[in-house]
Amino acid sequence: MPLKRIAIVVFIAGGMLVTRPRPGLAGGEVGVAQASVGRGSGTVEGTIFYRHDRKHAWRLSRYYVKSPKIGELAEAVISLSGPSISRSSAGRQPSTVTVDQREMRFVPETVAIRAGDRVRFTNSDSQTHNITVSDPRLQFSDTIANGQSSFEAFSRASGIHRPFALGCKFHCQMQGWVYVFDHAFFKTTGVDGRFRLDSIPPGDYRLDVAQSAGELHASRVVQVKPNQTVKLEIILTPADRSTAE
Ligand SMILES: [Cu+2]
Repeated sequence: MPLKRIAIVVFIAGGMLVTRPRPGLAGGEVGVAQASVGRGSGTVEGTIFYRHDRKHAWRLSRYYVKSPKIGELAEAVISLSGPSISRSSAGRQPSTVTVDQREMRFVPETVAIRAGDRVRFTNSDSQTHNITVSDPRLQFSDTIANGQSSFEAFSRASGIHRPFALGCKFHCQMQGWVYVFDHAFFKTTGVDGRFRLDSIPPGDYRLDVAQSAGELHASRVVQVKPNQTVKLEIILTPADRSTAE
């Protein structure tokens, strides 16, 4: 396991800022500056980076890492798990996210939704495409021409380790993933690699990061305190491939 650099910053209500860089901290435990500032929920935010290793090249990384020098990683999914997380969806209206098929790719390739939400698949290419999920938990196969769309509901949570894999039966290089969660504490990174999870009940959590295209996975322990923001920088490398458990 390579050393990982994790910088922890805690914002404390009232304007004081504590910075505690932790170079060389190995994966797992995360130090958190502490302050007692009353009751409330906490926030975890940060950036996911990918650090290249010439010996273990990731051929398609250009689609997910905008700047190899800086390394912000897009389409990474971040999720919390822990006993304080509510799995209630009472009163929640299901939502719909759109995944387009464009220039022979799913766009975005990675979406994260709540159980019960729907995905609307569209086709912006002149070619006819297909969307197939072939999984013991869910199966469908929709074929759509340019301008058409199809809707599929994902009623069952997948968790972060086993997202539903999307394929197109006409173009085997097309790939995508739908992560389905039974709680609200998850995010997908954009091109800036950033994420922010807020309204988190105070407590200890495991934070998982997964990036399916790169087969990357990592986890950290985070301690969420009332009215505080835990800031993380997580650097993934080829050594983080396929370590999901
Ligand atoms: Cu296709």
